[in-house]
Amino acid sequence: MNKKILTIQDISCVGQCSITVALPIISAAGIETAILPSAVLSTHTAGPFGHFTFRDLTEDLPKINKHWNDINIKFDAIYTGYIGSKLQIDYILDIISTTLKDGAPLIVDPAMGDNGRLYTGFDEDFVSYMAKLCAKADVILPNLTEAAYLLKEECILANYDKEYIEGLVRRLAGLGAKVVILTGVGFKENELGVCIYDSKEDKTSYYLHNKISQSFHGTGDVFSSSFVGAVLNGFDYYKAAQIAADFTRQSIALTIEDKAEHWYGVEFESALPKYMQMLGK
Ligand code: PXL
Repeated sequence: MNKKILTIQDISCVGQCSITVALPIISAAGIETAILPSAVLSTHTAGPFGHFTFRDLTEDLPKINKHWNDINIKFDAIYTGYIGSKLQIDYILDIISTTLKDGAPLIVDPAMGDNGRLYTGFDEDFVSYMAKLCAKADVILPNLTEAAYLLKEECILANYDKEYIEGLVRRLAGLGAKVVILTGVGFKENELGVCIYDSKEDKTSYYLHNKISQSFHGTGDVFSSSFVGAVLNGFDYYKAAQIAADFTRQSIALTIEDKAEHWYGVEFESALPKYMQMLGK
């Protein structure tokens, strides 16, 4: 029987992020993908789009959950991304407690900032709510910026050493998550990858590769979605992070190759066959 996952994040109608990334990628991994939109935006909130509409769906969340509970809907995993409001976090905790199958993984991408700053609309109060959600997770997938905000620490984005990164992942696990996958890690200028920390074994591993100098919006969502697809296909967290990093890197390379100045996201679509191949499909 097919596995069924629920992903909770926004619909940015144009912008190649959140649900428009998660649905195709997780579906390509052969997993049925139910969605719960946290908000509907005309575009994502970053970069030169300049303006965006925002319909907050907070009040729909408990009603949708009530219906699902009435008909006994259960999920094999829940994956959360960009959340529309603080109050949603409490509703999402209810949704997790009533719809996630026993022992099934909760994977949280605390999508709320990058490059040392929070995205438009978020503040430190929101971060403390996101920390509450991270505490319940089996896996969290923060970037360096989100990690620092979650820990209320200074944001260090370059010239750090392994001691800093390994302290960071341990402190993040201290928030409550079992496994931490820290993204955007590199010790040399031309290096980029992830640090994987398993708190049960107190074990840190890295998957680093050559950095492509250009960076693109939405790569975090491509990484997290492809990670989730790999986990649901039975890959362990290290191997799933490796597949996700390779797929994300390939998506960036293809975007650059296209030369169409696709500035608002990555053209992950052309890399999907490679992703399916990596999953053995
Ligand atoms: O990719 C993260 C993301 C998701 N959703 C919205 C965003 C962003 C990043 O800016 O604005 C609406």
